[in-house]
Amino acid sequence: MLKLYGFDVSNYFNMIKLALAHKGLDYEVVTVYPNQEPEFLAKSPMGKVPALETEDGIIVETNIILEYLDAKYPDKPLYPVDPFAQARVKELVKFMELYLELPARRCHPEAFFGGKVSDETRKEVKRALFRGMTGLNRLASFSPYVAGDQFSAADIMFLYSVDLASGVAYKLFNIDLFDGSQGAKNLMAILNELPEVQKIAADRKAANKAFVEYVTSFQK
Ligand SMILES: N[C@@H](CCC(=O)N[C@@H](CS)C(=O)NCC(=O)O)C(=O)O
Repeated sequence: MLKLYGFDVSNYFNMIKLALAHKGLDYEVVTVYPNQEPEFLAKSPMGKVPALETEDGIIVETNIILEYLDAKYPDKPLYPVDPFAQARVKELVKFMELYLELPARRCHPEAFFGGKVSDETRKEVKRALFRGMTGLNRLASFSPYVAGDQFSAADIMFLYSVDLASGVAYKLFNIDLFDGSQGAKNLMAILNELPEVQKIAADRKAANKAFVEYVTSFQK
């Protein structure tokens, strides 16, 4: 059986959970926080989560896991078969990770864990998020899904990545990242209504206290 390593508060982990739920695949969760212990590094070379253990070996990097799952279990696809349409979905996934997820992540310590980031970082991230969202609005279709009328991997990245980026923008800069993008707002509402997304959100809520305690134990 597939084994998914990670923890329920991780947005990347939840992307894989949603893909597995969408496809109706059984899997076992091995709850683990990112760490640098040799045993875990043997599974995940950077000590990050998620990692997916398959019958053939372990795979890391969320977008690659999503692509693997889709190739191995093609029912309920996450990527179109047509090469150009498929490239468009991959482009959107990469775009959101590079230009929204990663800049926002630099401010997670202040937005979510009671830490502080430098004024320089705040300035850079604010500009990056604005540019990233403006770019996404140019690239995405939001009709109603990110890449068109079919749910895809781009919606999974959007749900768990752009949502966090918008949390950072709101908490640190008092900006509504979705301002002027009714399509993005509508899609976030549609995705949050899905029963599998609600289940993942409930798991996340239940796991949050333990995770915050774990993170703050490093800040003392
Ligand atoms: N590029 C990785 C990023 C995964 C990632 O950053 N996961 C976070 C948890 S949400 C993590 O493990 N952070 C620990 C670290 O960066 O050392 C992927 O796509 O899976």
